[in-house]
Amino acid sequence: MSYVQNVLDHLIQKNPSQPEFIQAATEVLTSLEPVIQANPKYEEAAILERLVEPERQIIFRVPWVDDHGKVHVNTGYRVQFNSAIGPYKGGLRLHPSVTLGTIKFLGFEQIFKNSLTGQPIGGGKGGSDFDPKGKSDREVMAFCQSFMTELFRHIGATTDVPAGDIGVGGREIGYLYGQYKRLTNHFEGVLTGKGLTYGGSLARTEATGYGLIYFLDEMLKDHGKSIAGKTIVISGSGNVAIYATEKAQQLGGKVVALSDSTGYVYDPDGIKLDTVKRIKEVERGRISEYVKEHPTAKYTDGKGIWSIPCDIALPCATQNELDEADAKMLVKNGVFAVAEGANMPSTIGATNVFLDNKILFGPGKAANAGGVATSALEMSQNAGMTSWSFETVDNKLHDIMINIYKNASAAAKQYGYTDNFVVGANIAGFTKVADTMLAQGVC
Ligand code: NDP
Ligand code: 2IT
Repeated sequence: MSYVQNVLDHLIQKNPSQPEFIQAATEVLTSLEPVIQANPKYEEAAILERLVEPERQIIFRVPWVDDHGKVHVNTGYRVQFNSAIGPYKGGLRLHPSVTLGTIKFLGFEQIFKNSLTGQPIGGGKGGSDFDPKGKSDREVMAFCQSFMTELFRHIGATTDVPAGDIGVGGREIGYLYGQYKRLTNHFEGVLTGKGLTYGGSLARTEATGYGLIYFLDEMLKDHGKSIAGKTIVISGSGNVAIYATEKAQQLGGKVVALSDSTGYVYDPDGIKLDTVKRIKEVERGRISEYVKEHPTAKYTDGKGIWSIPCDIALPCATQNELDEADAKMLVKNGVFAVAEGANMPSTIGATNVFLDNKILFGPGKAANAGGVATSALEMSQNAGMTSWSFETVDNKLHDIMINIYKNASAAAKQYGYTDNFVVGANIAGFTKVADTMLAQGVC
């Protein structure tokens, strides 16, 4: 049995209740076979065993009081996965589905993603099973303050720097930052995605969505194609989906559908983003409300967004939202490119359908790395006590995404997997971290 298979078998035995983590580890480790076989030094130093074991996992109680005086208790997590190349870095997710296995899958992905950005950031992730939907601002603040009352002792500007993810945006980062400052008496860049008046970076809000489209654009250009005039379906209608739509439209793409966890809207004339921004960013409402204002659009309950024929599909909602049957339907309907704005939105079966059919496929850890890359730019600005213009940050983000594409593409080619950016991204992300771990000795 191969070294990779051995490590995976052991991992499955050890973590039977963490299917998402096993899925992420299986996808990464199996694609590393060629580099592991060519470099016995990794097995000799037990690099894979060390990579799949988080450096530290923190699990804590988060009690808070709702607007009616009732006490609630949630579970908080921070998984500090790997600090070989920099302080732990990765978002916080607030969603009722969050478990330790969810946070471990996200933290594991983050190690390779952060490496790909070329920035000095290690991998981590955190969150809670708290559901922000339907809560008042005061209730969200109460939760965030309680969450930070434990988390603060484990993080710091050079230790571990959390940010947003599903359910965590500017509002939550503000409450978390206020409580950190109050507890530590330190005004420092301990979180990214901060407001512009207290150390946030211009273009961080847009960065994941814009970065996704910069990656897509580069992947298409490299194959003689372009975004202009193409029909695009994007799932989700949160931070990533909104700014992917904005940049795709700027480059002449026609985005015809968006979704949320309740259903999807199809607007054959092209999505009117101002309406979506108002519903989602201001009113925190449902995507179904879109059709009230645009009666030629159609709203459908449920998950069927991938049945809409398109040239380009961009899953930007959540993990495993696109399965093998969805992938087959997209291929049958003529999709030629797929890029993942979300983390692990395609199942392994779906990914294989795309690869087998020679669809240009940008995996999440490469395609959605623009958010965390810009977080690292925010950390740079904080450390230098300075702030850069929107254009400066956006240009750096653009260059980073082009480099990620080029590095993933070159690594794939080097090992005989031309145009397989899953293998390419995993190998390129892994090599830097693994070689650094070798250099730093057994730790
Ligand atoms: P938001 O909370 O802003 O939006 C999430 C969107 O996805 C909403 O439309 C939400 O619908 C939908 N969604 C969430 N969970 C589910 C679910 N279980 N089933 C169906 N739909 C769901 O999050 P982001 O836009 O920030 O994150 C989206 C994805 O992008 C995640 O996978 C995240 O990990 C990834 N990502 C985010 C980055 C960032 O910088 N924000 C960076 C890199 C990756 P509803 O409102 O109904 O719940
Ligand atoms: O999945 C991700 O890369 C994020 N949610 C962003 C993390 C960050 O630290 O900006």
